[in-house]
Amino acid sequence: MHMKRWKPVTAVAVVLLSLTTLAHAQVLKAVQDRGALNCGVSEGLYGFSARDSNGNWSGFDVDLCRAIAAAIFNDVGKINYVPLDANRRFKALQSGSIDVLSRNTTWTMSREIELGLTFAATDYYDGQGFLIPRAMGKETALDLDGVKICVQTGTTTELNLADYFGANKMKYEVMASTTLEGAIKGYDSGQCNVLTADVSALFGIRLLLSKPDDHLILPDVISKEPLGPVVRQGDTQWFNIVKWVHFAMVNAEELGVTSKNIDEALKSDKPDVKRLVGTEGSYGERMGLTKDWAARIVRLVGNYGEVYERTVGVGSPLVIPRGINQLWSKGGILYAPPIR
Ligand SMILES: N[C@@H](CCC(=O)N[C@@H](CS)C(=O)NCC(=O)O)C(=O)O
Repeated sequence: MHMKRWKPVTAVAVVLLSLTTLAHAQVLKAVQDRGALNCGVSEGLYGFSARDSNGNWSGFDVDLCRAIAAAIFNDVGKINYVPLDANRRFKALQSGSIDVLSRNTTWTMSREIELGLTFAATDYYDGQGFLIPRAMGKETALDLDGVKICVQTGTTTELNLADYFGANKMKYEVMASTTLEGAIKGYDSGQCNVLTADVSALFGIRLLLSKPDDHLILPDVISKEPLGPVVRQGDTQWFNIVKWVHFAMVNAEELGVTSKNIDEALKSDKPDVKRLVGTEGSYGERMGLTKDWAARIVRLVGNYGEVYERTVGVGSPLVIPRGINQLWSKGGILYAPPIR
């Protein structure tokens, strides 16, 4: 029988393509070989990533790490949390010491085109705000002319602050700190009279002050801060895993699949639900995971709404309203592409 022989140039192309695919699909394998996900989180941001006295991490950003670990290992304990301040976060990701950064990080153009990184999704739509002592008697950010403001360095917050005060021709003095702890201490001890950060962060920070009720968050939101998980460029498989872990949680909420009814969902005959929980199709396997990847996430961590309410919403001390972080079908802007 005459065998079709590959021309040398085709063979080289095939080998190169396979090598490239391998080189581009290293993170999942590295995580599986290591037996744990290295997840970069903040050093401690109440509601998002905070450690209790027993060393257990919890929060909205931590739950994304847990969801990824659930999808890969069916075990939310297989995570090494790497606390990172604003200045160190991107270097940690670039150097490979973390697999994913899940740390109230704003998606901006320069962070993608200059740092070799890519945002997998926006999992929290935020904006920048101001925390002030009630006694100051100010009602809007436009009344803040001449104030002294505490801010953390290495953040978009620092940059927006300059834009906003510049555009409104207002004077201000900055007390910049490399850590959040430093910024909070500066504010709580009166070294500055305003603290600026993402509004979600301000909700958590206020609870840590000596007298939370004496402080208010001004209604003005001066920027867009789409926060989400970040990965290195070049590994599409890993990028897809992180992105679809988030989308699976949003789709689960939209379909009414929760950690409480996941067993019923596994018996559902609704096509959308079947594709989500893996009783139809092989979406998980195609990403290098298992059929039940999303069912694992919902069972062990919850859908998006469950995570939101437990960590920062009405089930938490922060009580942040869902606002635009509500499903598109309920008036918000969360819209996940379908699993199909
Ligand atoms: N979303 C902004 C700000 C993020 C940020 O680092 N905010 C500070 C102030 S709330 C923070 O989370 N600090 C915690 C830490 O450094 O661990 C960004 O990506 O630049």
